[in-house]
Amino acid sequence: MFVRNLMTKVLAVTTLAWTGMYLVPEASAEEQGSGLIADGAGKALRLWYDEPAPDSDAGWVNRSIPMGNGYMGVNVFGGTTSERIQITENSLYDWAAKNSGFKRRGVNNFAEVYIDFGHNNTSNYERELNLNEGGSYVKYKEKDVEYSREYFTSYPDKVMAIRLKASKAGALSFTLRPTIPFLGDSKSGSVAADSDTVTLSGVMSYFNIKFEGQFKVIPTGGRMNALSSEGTIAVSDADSAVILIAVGTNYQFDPKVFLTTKAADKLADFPDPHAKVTGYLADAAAKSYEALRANHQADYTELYDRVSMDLGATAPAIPTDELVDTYPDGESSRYLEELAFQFGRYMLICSSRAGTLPPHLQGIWNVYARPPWSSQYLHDTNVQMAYAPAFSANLPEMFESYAGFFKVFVHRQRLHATEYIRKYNPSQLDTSGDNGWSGPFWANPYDVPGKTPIAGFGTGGWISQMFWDYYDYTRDETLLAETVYPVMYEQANFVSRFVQEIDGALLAKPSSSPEQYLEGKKKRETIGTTFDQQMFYENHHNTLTAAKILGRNDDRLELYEKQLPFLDPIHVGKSGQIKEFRQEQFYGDAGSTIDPHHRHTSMLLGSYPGQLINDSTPAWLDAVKKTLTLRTRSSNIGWARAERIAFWARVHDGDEAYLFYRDLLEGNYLHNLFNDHRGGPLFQADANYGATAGVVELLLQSQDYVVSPLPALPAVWSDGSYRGLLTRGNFEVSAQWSSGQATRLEVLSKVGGMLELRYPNIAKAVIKTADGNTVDFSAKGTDQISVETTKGQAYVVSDIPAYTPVAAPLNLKIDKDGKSQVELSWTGSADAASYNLYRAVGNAPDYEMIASDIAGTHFVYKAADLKKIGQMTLKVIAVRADGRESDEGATVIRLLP
Ligand code: FUC
Repeated sequence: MFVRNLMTKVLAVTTLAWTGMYLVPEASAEEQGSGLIADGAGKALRLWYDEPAPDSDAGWVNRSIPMGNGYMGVNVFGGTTSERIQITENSLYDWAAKNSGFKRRGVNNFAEVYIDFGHNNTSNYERELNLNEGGSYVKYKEKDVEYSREYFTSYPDKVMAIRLKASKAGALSFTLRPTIPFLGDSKSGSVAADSDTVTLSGVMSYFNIKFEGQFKVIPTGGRMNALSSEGTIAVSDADSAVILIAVGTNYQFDPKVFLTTKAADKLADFPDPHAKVTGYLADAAAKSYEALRANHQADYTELYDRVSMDLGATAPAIPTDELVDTYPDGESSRYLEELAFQFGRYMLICSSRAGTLPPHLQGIWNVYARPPWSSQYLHDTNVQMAYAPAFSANLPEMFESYAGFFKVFVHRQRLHATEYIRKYNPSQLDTSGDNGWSGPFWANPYDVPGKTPIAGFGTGGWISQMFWDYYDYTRDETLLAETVYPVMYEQANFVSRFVQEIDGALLAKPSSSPEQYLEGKKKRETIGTTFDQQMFYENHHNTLTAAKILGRNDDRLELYEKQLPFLDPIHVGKSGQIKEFRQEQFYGDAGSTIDPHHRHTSMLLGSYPGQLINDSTPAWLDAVKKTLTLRTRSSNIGWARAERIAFWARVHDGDEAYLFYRDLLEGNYLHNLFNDHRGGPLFQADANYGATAGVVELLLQSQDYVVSPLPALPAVWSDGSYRGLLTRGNFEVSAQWSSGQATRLEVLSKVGGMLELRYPNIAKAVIKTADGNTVDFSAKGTDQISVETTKGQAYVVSDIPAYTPVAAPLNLKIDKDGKSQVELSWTGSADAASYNLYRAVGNAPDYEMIASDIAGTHFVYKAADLKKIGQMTLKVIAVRADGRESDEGATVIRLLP
């Protein structure tokens, strides 16, 4: 990473894992002056507690420490009488013929592993999850002996490793006792111990899943005794010990899993997991503990260290449970805000690795037999939210796990697509079955059923958007050609056949807006919801862009091009809102059971994560803002709060966005920072990932291919820095700011190409390469520059002249509307030398200027077409003496009187 190369010396922040102390060497004047944006090792961040997590479901959800390597999720309790380690493997899935209700079967708790110590009189207890290391620790004293444990889950070596130590030789004794939870009607199995290994194996009956876990004990000193019948290994009087854990099932990424209809046959020919799990364990055991640890650290830190963020917080002296309980409390609030941001990245690294199943509603952590909503992959927000930070928070490879899963289940979706075209638009059916793939609602590792009216087919475009982003943030053309383009093209194929010509547009029929009811519980479906139309539009558009990049041309592409303008994605309603439903006039009036404060805000997806609504469509941005205001802050749902951070950031209101982050941390985050969906507590991982993505949107945006650092900085984050966030076009951006103003920006061009960079007064700043050479750039006004970049080169912006925003006018009102003239007045801005007036007619994305240099706060607007225009948005903006316009303005909707 270039910033590290730039640095003369790293300002080291060292965590002493065993003492919980931080050593922060003072920076010398020279170092401070070197202009480095953040320390290379990343800010020291940890979750820590002064007692174990209670041994209960409540303790699991609220206090246990989550870890994972894609192959397994692990929750560590840190007990001293008995340690409990709960293991989740995402393919161990249960189902039942009758499966209704919210708590159905789903991912099943794989193993409960106990390590019995019998230490009942402990002191100086501490446990932590160290985010910088991706490791967790327990230490305490019992009878003058200091005991310590270290845990990590390794992706490269596919195991969990635990090292146990005692400060006195021969003082370590314990019994390892893995167990299979929820044995009963659908799960059978047994645990046996032999020599140094306990093996746990069995069958989950519904999908006939064979599972196996192996637990190997490697003591130093002392004695070891396996009790075969009890499935335990007792270690006595050892100096230290290592425990290695590997798990697996006979699940495989194979289209057959989704194409075989009989549940019990889906995995029929796949090999028993015994050989695989034995191999994982043997390979790991052949390495020293130190080598395994070094492998894990290298893998983990390469990902985690790409990004750091510093809001000026110092490590609080209170444990993390108190930190959460006392939030927001001023200074340590910043620490929790930094911690939660990196925790989302940590969770993604734990739960989404290439070759393993993607994270579901609970990520890769589940203690139950009946997890909420069957721990499914829900495609009307939850899955997409899991991947929201993958791209912008610089972890794009994490998407491989979804891409691998999709590649397999799409075979079934193609059959569904044919079925739906036959049903809904038979004239467009390709009888040979080339109808693309249709957007699914829910999926699990074994099944992806067809449509439900809960969400429209826009889920497909939303999935495609993730694939597009995967390319757009990496700009890897091989990836585009092989992985991304086929997904988008085939989705466009389905859409191109599904849409019907209605009222001069090409509309989805049937169509739903996720989770909304129109008229009572039975009526969800309608025609052409904004959700579907926007997602269709985005995918058609991106497919055409991708085709151009790859030089593809064919009849279907020509069709997509013709269809694009008719996909009609945005309607501005009479309240100035982005309509959710076509039949909507004023906000929320499309049906008697519409929830105007609904957690889903799917009509705004074109603004986030989509790109359709952006800074070059200011009238639509204003409509987004209006919609968000009308949606209010009343939903207490975790992921909805996370999503609103991003929505508000995209309309450049950092302070409002911040309130949602605060609400989330205050109202939803549990003591271990798991997101509590809506009380219960009910853990759902989506908001953990989504909050991280939302925070990035406050700090960096690029939806219109203009790299915009600090586009929505909350006032409370007046000073800070970040390093290594990613933008479209694959620019890695770092920023440093003070009193709300950027003092330094650094952009690493990872693949070359034109860099458009926006920040107030940037055209008047000093722009150099990292090695101090002058950079040629062209300016677009004062706030945007273009630089033709060289791959691998870093560009540094400094000496940015301070920017003072222009206060906006307020309360624009129509005092009199006389058909051919409209009398307007507004509350003036103290900064205004004059005002400019704009209008956006109907659904127009941009404003046109209708008057400038207006002296007072009153204006009579006369225009010949006023009597014909059904609806328009009028907007007034203040202009300062130096010619700068206010960023915000006041708007009013004019309807035909
Ligand atoms: C969707 C959301 C709910 C919840 C559920 C698991 O249905 O609307 O809020 O997240 O998924």
